[in-house]
Amino acid sequence: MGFRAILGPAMHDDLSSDPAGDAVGDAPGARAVPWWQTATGYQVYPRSFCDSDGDGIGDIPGITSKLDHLADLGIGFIWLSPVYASPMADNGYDIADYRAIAPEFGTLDDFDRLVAEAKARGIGIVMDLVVNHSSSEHAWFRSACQGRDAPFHDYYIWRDPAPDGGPPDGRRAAFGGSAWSFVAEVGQYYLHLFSPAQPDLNWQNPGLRAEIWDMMRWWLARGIAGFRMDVISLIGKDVDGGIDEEGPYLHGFLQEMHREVLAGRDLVSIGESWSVSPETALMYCGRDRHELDMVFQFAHVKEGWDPVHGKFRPKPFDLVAFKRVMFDWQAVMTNDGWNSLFLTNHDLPRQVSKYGDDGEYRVRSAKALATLLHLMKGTPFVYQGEEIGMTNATFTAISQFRDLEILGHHAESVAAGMSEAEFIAGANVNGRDNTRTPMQWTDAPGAGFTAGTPWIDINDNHVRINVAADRADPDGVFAHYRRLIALRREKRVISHGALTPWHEPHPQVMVYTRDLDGERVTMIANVSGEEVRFAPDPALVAQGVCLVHNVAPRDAVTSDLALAPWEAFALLSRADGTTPLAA
Ligand code: TEU
Repeated sequence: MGFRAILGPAMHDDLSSDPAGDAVGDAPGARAVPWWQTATGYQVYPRSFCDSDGDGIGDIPGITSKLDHLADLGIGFIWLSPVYASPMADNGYDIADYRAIAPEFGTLDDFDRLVAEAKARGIGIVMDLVVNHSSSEHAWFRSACQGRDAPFHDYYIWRDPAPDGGPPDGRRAAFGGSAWSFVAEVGQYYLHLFSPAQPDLNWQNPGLRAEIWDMMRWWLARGIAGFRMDVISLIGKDVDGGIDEEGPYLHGFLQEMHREVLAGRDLVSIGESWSVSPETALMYCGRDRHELDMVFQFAHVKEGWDPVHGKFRPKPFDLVAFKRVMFDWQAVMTNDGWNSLFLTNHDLPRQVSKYGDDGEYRVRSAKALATLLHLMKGTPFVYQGEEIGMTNATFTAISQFRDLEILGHHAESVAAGMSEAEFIAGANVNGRDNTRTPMQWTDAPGAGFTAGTPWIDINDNHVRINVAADRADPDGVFAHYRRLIALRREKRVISHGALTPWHEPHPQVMVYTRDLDGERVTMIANVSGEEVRFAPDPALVAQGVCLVHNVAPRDAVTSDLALAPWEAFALLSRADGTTPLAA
């Protein structure tokens, strides 16, 4: 079966219900590829996904109850943000027991049921592995604080006070304040690169590493599909020397993890890193490195931050800079390694608000952003609610925010002279809470998320923007995502074709082609709210079949295109520009 089966008259039919075996990727003789290279991931932020018991906090039975929604979307795995026992200083990114489930999220039985029910729908569960730091409530840390000879003292990173009794150096924590806190019983400071409730673990201690390998194997034995590794670049610190990102022991530890845990298992390993660069990326995920499968990096995100004042003073979106970053990373992974593709997650603003238009062109721009991202090479990640074009919530008072990063920086920024109004405006644009508001399932009070009082305000626009309404619309955002996700699963040129950027200096239009075995996909997106008259390079002119669109189907790239605001489409043609349908 060639693409005719997929792209014949029924080309807008539901590809995802097409049983595997008919797809190009499964054609006889095709090279076997790892499942996570054709799958799309979906991030669930458990606290805000679905509350089954009315306490205002999402939970694991709530997630299980929504698996059919995710199966319909066509995803291959869920990246589950942390569900472990935790005091929730950072909503679970502060783990007090690595082998227990937080009671507000459910039980281990609930977890096992989620894994089984997901598996029955062809969906794997990828756990969030937060091991750069534990919670300050972890038994290890409690012991460590009892004195320098306590059994777990050396599981953490300690330094003597400076001569004046203050912190050993001026290092700042990501969530505000010093990165060092004093423990009187010990007479020393411990390191916390995030909040004081998140003490950094001492990875140079082999006992600690052995505990972690064991814990990872314990979760794998429960049937999970892999790990997303929180701030993994930070584990390689030289604890007695400089405390660097991508420190000297990083790759040795990742290779040890691979040997001890990952090797020989059918799983996916995804390393989150804010510091990885095009120069270092392949050290994590190069084929011969035996470390991780892919990096989850933020170069395109940082591009939108003020170089001096950071995320709370956002820069206007610059498409040319965005394209440069995205295409650079595509180039790095041309023959080796693998990219994650995402515009948003639980730490980042809603993409339609940040990069698109969450007013007049909300639906169309949400589809345009999905199109330009999902047709690149890599594994796309959809953050909960993105598949219906959810927008950033706007808060008006600091009392509405819950995130420790926002609250920590609020105190510091206001003390440094920033006005309350400017800070709240910045937090609404680039803060983490506006993306963490509850999933909007219905227009009911509680948005179908909870029957109780939600832990954080629900976006008022849930009366308009919700899963029920969007899914009822054949031209909704969901239908578009479903189409893109199915195309990746079924068309090898999309999962694996070589990517070539075009028209890089154009300030409004993003264009790339994907080529494989004589097939070409051309993606053209108007990343602006204005109509754009655009003359594609003559090499792009082609007849073909429209794979996906958000305005009207097009069957050609002509030498003169009038692109509607936020119009995006992809054309499948032969590499010579002729249409595959004319065969
Ligand atoms: O985030 C990594 C991280 O460095 C964030 O603090 C990031 O810099 C910030 O959100 C951007 O302003 C991971 C998790 O994704 C995040 O939720 C956790 O808070 C953090 O690690 C600590 O575990």
